[in-house]
Amino acid sequence: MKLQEMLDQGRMLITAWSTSPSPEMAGHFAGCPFDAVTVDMQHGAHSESTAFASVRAIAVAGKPAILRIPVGRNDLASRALDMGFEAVIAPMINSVADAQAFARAMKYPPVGERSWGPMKALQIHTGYTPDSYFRSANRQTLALAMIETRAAFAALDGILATDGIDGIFVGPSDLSISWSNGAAVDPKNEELQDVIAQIGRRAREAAKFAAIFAVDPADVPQFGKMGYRLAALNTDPGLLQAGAAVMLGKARG
Ligand code: 3PY
Ligand code: MG
Repeated sequence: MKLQEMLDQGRMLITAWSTSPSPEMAGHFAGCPFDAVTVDMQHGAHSESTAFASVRAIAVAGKPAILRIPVGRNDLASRALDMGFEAVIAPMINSVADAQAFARAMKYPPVGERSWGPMKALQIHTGYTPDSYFRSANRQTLALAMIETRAAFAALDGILATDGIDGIFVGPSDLSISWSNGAAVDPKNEELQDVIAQIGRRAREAAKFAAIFAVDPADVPQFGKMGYRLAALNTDPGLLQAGAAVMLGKARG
């Protein structure tokens, strides 16, 4: 099932977050009961070649692949879709102009200016003809704009109203830095919880998806109640450490 169809069902989806530049590890993630796997090229160590090879490894397990591009790399956003990613997360979308530039790269005309060439995507997503891919791509490939600064929050309604932006993705760590004017990085900052709730509500009112990075898995149900439909569950090193702590705890009694 496509990520867009899963999101339309309205349940809270959980994506793994791959930072280690290993398609094999991304494939292992896809074999776990996550709903999707996100490959991170902003803060993760993935290169274009490991990211693009990860799509196939993730697809083999029947899961949708999502890519986070580095800041401003809208050229990579179009390429990611050509390679078979179903959604792209763009960090630091701080204005309507940023959102419009991202949407232009993500959508075929008349919404945007995406150029034709989804040969790899057609190999991976075998149910399409070139024509049916073209007709469905603007709906089925998702542009998620990261809201992670005060400027982005101030421009939120304009970003949500931008044609071609399918949803927003909250980065609570950067948002906490911006909110405190650089005083601290504290994604669980109490003051921020109301802002995060507001973003979820305003996204829902604008009929756009809301997604968020969850540093703490225990926060995910609360995010669901705030209207979020996709949460990223920490990162691969975080997961490894948590798993190791559980297993070593049991082994050492
Ligand atoms: C943030 O919290 O700022 C993020 O970008 C999450 O990856
Ligand atoms: Mg961030």
